Amino acid sequence: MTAVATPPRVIASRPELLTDRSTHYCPGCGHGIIHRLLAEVLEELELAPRTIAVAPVGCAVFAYDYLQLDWVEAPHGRAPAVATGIRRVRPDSFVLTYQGDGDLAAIGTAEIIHAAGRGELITAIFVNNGIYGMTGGQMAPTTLLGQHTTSTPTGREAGAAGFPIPMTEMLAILPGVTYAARGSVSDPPHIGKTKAMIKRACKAQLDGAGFAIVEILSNCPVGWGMTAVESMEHLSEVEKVYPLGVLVDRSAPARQPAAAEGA
Ligand SMILES: Cc1ncc(C[n+]2csc(CCOP(=O)(O)OP(=O)(O)O)c2C)c(N)n1
Ligand code: SF4
Ligand SMILES: [Mg+2]
Repeated sequence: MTAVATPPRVIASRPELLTDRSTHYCPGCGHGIIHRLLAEVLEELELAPRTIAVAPVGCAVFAYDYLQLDWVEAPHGRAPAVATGIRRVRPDSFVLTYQGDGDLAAIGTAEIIHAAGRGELITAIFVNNGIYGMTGGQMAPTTLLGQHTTSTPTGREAGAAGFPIPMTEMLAILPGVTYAARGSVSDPPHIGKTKAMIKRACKAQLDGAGFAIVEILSNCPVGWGMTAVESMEHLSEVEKVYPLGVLVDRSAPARQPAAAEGA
């Protein structure tokens, strides 16, 4: 009797949307994890053929080399304005922005606030690594108090450099914002939750519900002066300053009021 070979069970594979090549990111950088999450979500929702993504200026400037989508490159900070134009002239498209914290929370503050305020039908991915990674590790608005950067070499001090700005909380109060959440890439359970947030933010656009944003706490081992492992562990400190979870979900079905007694 001949033994029947059991076909190997595939546990994980590379999403087709993710280009099969090495990236320019530093070893251990969170941008790569986030690219993979996006590829998985867009594949699962079968959105890739009609997606137009807007790339940032920052370390993710070459995102268009790694995710096989149609991309437009925006000037630094202007991704939400570029996305607004695309979404309005191509209403059948699915429009995604990808921005770092320097891009979204510093030079692009006006663009993100007004796109959110208008309730533009775009899905914004906001990668908060608390630093200007690309340009050599300067302070960003999101930098933690006490954090050493090349422009705050003795640590960020509120008197001179102000307090960290919680962008997503600020955006969440705007009525045009349908969904706002904050995830993290600190470990596999958090990465799984972040993927669910990205999916929810994509569905908000598909439902025509309004602007959706997912902030993702990410690491920058080089800018933080840490090993990749240390930087992942340090994310738990960042999570204390920027709490994780869904900040607002106005697209959730309205809760039915409890029936009045005797009614
Ligand atoms: C108009 C303009 N001002 C400044 C710069 C320089 N610059 C390039 S990337 C960057 C900051 C990027 O930081 P972030 O958005 O947090 O992305 P990261 O590299 O950390 O992923 C800056 C200031 C630029 N390219 N264009
Ligand atoms: S500088 Fe930081 S954000 Fe940029 S690729 Fe390196 S680790 Fe990633
Ligand atoms: Mg950054």
